[in-house]
Amino acid sequence: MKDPTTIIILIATVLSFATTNISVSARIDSDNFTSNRNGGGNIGNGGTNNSGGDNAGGNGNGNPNDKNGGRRVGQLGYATQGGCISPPPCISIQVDVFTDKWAYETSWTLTNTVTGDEVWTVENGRYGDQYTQYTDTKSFEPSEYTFEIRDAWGDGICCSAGEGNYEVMYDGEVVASGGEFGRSTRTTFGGRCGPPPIQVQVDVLTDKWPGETSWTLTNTVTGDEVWTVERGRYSDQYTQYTDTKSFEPGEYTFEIRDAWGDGICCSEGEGQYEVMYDGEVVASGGEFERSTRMTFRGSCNA
Ligand SMILES: [Ca+2]
Ligand SMILES: [Ca+2]
Repeated sequence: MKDPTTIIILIATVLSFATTNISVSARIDSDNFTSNRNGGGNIGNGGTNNSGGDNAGGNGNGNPNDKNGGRRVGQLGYATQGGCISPPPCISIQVDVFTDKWAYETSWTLTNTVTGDEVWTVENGRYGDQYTQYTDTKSFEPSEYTFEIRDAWGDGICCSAGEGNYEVMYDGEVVASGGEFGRSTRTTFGGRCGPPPIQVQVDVLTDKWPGETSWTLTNTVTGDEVWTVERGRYSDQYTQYTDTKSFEPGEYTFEIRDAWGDGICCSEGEGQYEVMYDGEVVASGGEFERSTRMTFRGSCNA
């Protein structure tokens, strides 16, 4: 018979294990993430329960527009998973399968290697037609994933009974492909720090009074000013300036200011500005008074 101390320790162990499990699944569940990715609430919730987080104990349910709440979401949700410090936007994973003669034999699983969760499963039977192209797409948080494709007969999907093949795209890039395998084959891809950074480029063509211009780029989730150009950066009249910097994908606000209050166009020359996010023009102009701002983010199809 066990003594009471042992029992208490056992109970405590079980409880702490349960707590750990709850926090992990709350943080990572992909459906939760997808439906709540703009709210930040679920992510923060998971973070609050995360016993490993340095800053645990804060109110993880913070309004994403609230500066402090937003920061905690990022720190707790990702700092413990490899140093990422902001809530990521979603990325898409696409799985293309071209079936061979025995379409029914194919199944596959996508596993988040950070959590160990199977986040997407396709069973035998999903592919019903021979020699047919199938495409499935779903949104996930940036992370590291393993794709495992299986064949029930053990002869892959190429080439003894037709030229079947599969292809997996992570955030628009082919990360796994093939067709010749036996019972199964797997590939790991993605990264634990989210997708590659995107570039923000700010072009300014100055007017007669370049010294009046300054601007800031703010991460709207954290509230942090992530890039600031003070007055004086632009010193030459009627001159084109270009600045480029890398950031994690997210939502940003660009605010350009004019110290005189007459913008950079058109009373003193035809100045203009243009902001490119990941290669796309997201803000431009020249006619404003004291300041003007624009908020933008990358596309994210659920
Ligand atoms: Ca087969
Ligand atoms: Ca001006």
